[in-house]
Amino acid sequence: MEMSQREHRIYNPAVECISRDELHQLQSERLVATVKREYENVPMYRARMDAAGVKPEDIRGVDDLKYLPFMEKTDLRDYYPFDLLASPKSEIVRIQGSSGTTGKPIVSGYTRNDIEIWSEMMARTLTAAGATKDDVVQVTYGLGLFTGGFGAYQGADKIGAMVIPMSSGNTNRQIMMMKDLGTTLLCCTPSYATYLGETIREMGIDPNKDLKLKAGCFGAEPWTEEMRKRIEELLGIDACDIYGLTEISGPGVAFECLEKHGMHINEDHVIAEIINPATGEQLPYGKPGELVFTTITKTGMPMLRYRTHDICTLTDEKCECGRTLARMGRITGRTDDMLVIRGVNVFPSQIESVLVRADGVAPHYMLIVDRVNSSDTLEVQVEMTEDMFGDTVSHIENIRKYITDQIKSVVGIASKVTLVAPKSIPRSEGKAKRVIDNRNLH
Ligand code: DLL
Repeated sequence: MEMSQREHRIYNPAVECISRDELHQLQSERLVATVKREYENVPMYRARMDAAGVKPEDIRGVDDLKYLPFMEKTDLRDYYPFDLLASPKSEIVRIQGSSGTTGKPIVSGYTRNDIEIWSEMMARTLTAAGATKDDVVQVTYGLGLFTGGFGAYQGADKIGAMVIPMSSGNTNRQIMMMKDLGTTLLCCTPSYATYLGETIREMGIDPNKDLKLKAGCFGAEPWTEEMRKRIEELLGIDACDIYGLTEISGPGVAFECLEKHGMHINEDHVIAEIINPATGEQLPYGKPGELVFTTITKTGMPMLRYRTHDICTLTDEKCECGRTLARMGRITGRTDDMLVIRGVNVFPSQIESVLVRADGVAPHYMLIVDRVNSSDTLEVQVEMTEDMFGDTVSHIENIRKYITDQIKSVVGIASKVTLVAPKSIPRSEGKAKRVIDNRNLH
């Protein structure tokens, strides 16, 4: 079937198909209110605006956004856990989080209204992939502090679909439930979708005959058009990309419709900008740069000009689906060293912090990331000290085990730690190369 002949379902057409002029007006009004709220309630941001010589009255609409100072992930760490709240703590009904750079998670607080907004963003997301109340939605993103599971659950619940809150892991059980309950829509990371697809095929299950799957909303990590094709073939479905981050609600900030031509941004709730990461200057649609978000309806922890460090392009070209919401292209890279491994944000500095505290190893290390059987793997190679090198095998094994456990507890994912001989990791003359990413995602 020709893509453009598809039936496009739209959850909230009044907003998703709004005229660009009306949207601009709506965004401007909401931005003015958010800036005022942030200035009055968040001392850190007030100080930052004062330092930049900007008063809330100077921000009269979207075109004045460029005068506001940026926010960064480090702000969430420095003002952890509650100092960025713009509402009283008693109004906060939920905390979600993701791994941070120090072992402490980055946390975000939601008011009841924030949860409502996020649920609507996810309802739009699932509807764009074809979901209705007749669907059976299997949530295979982790249900916990991570926003993936709860986001998908809330969106499916809002539509009135039947939700199976599986959370991640236990592939055989996932497949059994998928078969027995007749799952039609799958929500998980693209790498896990591939793994599920491969396992299903290995088990001799023919998705087109034995399963009822028709679509999936896959995100939380970078993926490619090749991976999309593979997932679609393996599972016999439409695979849609979805984007989001903990700091800005979670999944559903942007979502693909069945045209599969970039992700529509929920622009009545967030304003997206693309900037030159080196200068901070705004770039026009079509130019690649760093994605920056401003939330304009969140009251718990609003974010003004939050630098995502994700690189992509934006377009406001008309989409065949009828939505007028601008679209973002695939994330093609990051401006910092954050890796996304099995959907978890990992900074090499987190691993370094473990290694410098461990006995018997030198802080010379290399992280090797790969994808084996559709699942990301992380190997940490670290040099032993000369003393350690001559030590007993059992002592060396104890140290290796200790480092492995520490990495698991700080970063949140399992890794393979390999202790290598002194001076065997190549030294570099310039900026140290600490990561070899063999996943070939770009
Ligand atoms: O990963 C939220 C999410 C859950 C999105 C489920 C989609 C589906 P965090 O753990 O805070 O939140 O990680 C956010 O993950 O800045 C990107 O670098 C990366 N990321 C998220 N979605 C995509 C995607 C969730 N579709 C960080 N493509 C972001 C590429 C993605 N990267």
